[in-house]
Amino acid sequence: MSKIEEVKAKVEAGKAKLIPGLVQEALDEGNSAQSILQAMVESMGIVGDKFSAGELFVPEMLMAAKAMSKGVEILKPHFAGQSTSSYGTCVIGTVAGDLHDIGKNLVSMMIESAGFDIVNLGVDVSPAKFLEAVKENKNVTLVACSGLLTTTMPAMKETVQTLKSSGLTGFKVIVGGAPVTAELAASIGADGFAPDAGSAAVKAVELVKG
Ligand code: B1M
Repeated sequence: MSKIEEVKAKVEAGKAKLIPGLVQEALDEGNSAQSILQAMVESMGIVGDKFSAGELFVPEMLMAAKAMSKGVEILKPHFAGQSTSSYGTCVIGTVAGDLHDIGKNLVSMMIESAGFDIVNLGVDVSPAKFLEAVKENKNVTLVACSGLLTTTMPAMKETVQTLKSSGLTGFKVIVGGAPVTAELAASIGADGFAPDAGSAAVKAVELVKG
């Protein structure tokens, strides 16, 4: 089994303690950070499929998520600081009612490496909290909302509408997450949508540059 395959298997099995060492060994073997990340994302896909099939349950999903987060911590320096531009501050969070944060944290990492300062509000963020963060932080040029549950799409809509009807200006809103499509993003009034973390960073710069 290659190191990457081992990382993939151990993330799926939720072996959080083993992951930092394995990810480091995979890097040392010459595997790119991108390919290791991709392997871990695939593990989460498998975990999701097994959850849907009733083959594993919430605790196992949580352990896999913890394992992946440990791996992302090791990879983070390999994605950081690729840009010398400054595009202002991005306020990012997972919308109200939603506790999924791995995708949001990957998006945050990529947007930061594209040249934004990040204010990460975490998970289960109410529309009012997003708005407060725009008011309280300097030079907010972007608000990024993540959502993984179909049941929290109304919260995403409410967040976008709260921001857009606030009278505040100078920032764009980007949305994303597995159930979000370009059509949904447009229909709720977001300025932009991206399907994954890499394209979120590209879209973020595009939106802010105007
Ligand atoms: Co949950 N969960 N979960 N879960 N979970 C999903 C999302 C699900 C698809 C699993 C399934 O049924 N197959 C399903 C949602 C079904 C639906 O709504 N259609 C689901 C469910 C049902 C639930 C619960 C309701 C289960 C229950 O309690 N019965 C519950 C809800 C809790 C809540 O939020 N209120 C729940 C709980 C959990 C855990 C807490 C156990 C854990 C999350 C832990 C954590 O995040 N710290 C968890 C996990 C791990 C998953 C799966 C297995 C993996 C999610 C993940 O991290 N993926 C997931 C199944 C799956 O995704 N296939 C599942 C890897 C990550 C890199 O991908 O987050 O999609 P993702 O992010 C991508 C893109 O979506 C995009 O870029 C990212 C990277 O490229 N993206 C953006 C994300 N945000 C973006 C923002 C952008 C742009 C792009 O712009 C701003």
